[in-house]
Amino acid sequence: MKKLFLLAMFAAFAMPQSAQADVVIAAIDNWDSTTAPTVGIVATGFTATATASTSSGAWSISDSGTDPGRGSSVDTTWGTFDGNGTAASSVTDLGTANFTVTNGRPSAEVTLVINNTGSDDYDLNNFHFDAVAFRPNAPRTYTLEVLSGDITNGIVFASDAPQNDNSTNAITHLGGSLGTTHDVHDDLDISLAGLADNTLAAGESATIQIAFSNGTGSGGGHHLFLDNVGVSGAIAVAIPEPSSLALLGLSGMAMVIRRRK
Ligand SMILES: [Ca+2]
Ligand SMILES: [Ca+2]
Ligand SMILES: [Ca+2]
Repeated sequence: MKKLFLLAMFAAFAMPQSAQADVVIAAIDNWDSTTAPTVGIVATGFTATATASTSSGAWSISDSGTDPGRGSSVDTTWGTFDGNGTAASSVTDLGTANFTVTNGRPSAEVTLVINNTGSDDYDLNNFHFDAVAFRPNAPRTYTLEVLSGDITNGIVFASDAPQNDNSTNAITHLGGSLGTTHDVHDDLDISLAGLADNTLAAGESATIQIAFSNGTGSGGGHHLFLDNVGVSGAIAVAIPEPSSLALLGLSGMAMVIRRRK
């Protein structure tokens, strides 16, 4: 019993204390530029900018159809994340309500630069977005990559190649029908928690890109619709260094041994 009690004491010391709830750190849901949309939501202590491009020309923010802003997400969530008090906009009747890759473009990307200019270290825990394709030839494979900066660089996640029957985890296409509402997007969350370094410490920056590929470049109306793009995270919880953990463990063992005598 004493040994169990001591082990519980050790676990209490070694476990991270009182993890904070995630918040929106940097996010876009109003798209005011086809090449450098303003990152309209930025947590206190951060700055952020974005750039965007496609394989041929720019993204579109001026849908001229009878349904301006079609392809915008109405669900107010970043992927599935409700924003913990910072909801995405439900506006869907403006061209700038979402970002569109129009037909004929096999690939496109949006790149965020996030700077922690505050005094707290933050863990970046998830990248979120809402996306759906109007028709199947749009660039529906998505790849999240940390291009540079002070979290682990490299590809975080890449979806499979798209199929006409939506049988893979690539972005869903609607076969040319938006249905009765705009609330038809895939809600996508990509975890950053598995990175060796997902902590954007005070003074650190990271450049994170979501890229869309495997479009065929052919066909009319094969658009990709993107909205509610954001990164979430929380103040980093101090975890004891491995050396101090080892010391705690050794002292715990010594106490057990002493009490057994
Ligand atoms: Ca929006
Ligand atoms: Ca959503
Ligand atoms: Ca870091």
